[in-house]
Amino acid sequence: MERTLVIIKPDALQRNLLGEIIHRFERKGLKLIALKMASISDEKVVEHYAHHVEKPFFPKLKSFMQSAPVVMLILEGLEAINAVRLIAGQTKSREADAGTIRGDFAMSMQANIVHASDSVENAAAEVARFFTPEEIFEYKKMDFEWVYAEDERV
Ligand code: FUP
Repeated sequence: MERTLVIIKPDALQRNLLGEIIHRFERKGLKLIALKMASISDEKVVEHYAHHVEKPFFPKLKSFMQSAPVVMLILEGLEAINAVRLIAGQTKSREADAGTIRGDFAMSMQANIVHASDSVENAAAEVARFFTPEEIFEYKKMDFEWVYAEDERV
């Protein structure tokens, strides 16, 4: 099973969308294995958006990500990285498909409600960046055998 990091961004917190967003991941059948609220440090924003640091929009993106706390979750599931990206929708929210989080709740490129890891390598790095091993929980979930067919339960 894969693990993926979701950051529920300051705009979602300000717009009272936390419960709605977590609800969508829960209903999908993804397993919540870590959850916390935090302010993102200068160092961690730079690390997290290292691929954008030189871009003209980076200073505004950084101050947006630090404008209020964020809520971070780790979700586990079969091919969870892709499944969560599909639920999040396209980065540019006003072009995101209806039914996705961004498609349903946002209009902006910057204020696009959630971050979701985009590859196995990035998911591992992002989980380690924001969570200690003690903050990640292993437990048996009672719906597992109903969410997955027998040959999918790996
Ligand atoms: P995503 O993988 O969907 O998070 O998208 P990117 O890594 O391309 O972008 C990361 C964040 O940078 C986006 F959530 C929003 C922000 N961004 C801008 O504000 N302006 C841009 O032109 C591109 C990205």
